[in-house]
Amino acid sequence: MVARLDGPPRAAALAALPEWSVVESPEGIRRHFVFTDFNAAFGFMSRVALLAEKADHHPEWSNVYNRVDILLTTHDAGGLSQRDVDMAAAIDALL
Ligand code: H2B
Repeated sequence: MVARLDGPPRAAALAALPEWSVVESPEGIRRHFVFTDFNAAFGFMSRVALLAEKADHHPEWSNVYNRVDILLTTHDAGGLSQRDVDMAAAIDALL
C-alpha cells in the first residue's frame, strides 16, 4: 500500500509542478504535451516508458499524432502519491 499525498506536503509538491493540473476520478495530475510531429511524440513516449518501467510506476496516457496526454495516479493509494510527483518531475526533466 502506498500513502496518498495530502496536506502541506501535497501542496508543496504541486507547487513544484506548475505544468501539471490536478484532476479527479481518478485523483491525479495531468499534463498535455505537444510536439512537432508523431515521431517526436512517440520518441518522448518511449523515454517515459523506460522511466515508468524502471520505477514500476505507469502512466495512464493517450497519443494523437503529435499530442500526448499523461495522467499520473497511484492505484495502490487510491489517488495522488509521492510516486506520481516523482514521475512527473522525471518526465519534466526529459524535456
Ligand atoms: N502504476 C501506477 N500508476 N499506480 C500503481 O499503483 C502501480 C503502477 N502499481 N504500476 C504497481 C505497478 C503495482 O501494480 C506493482 C505490483 O508494483
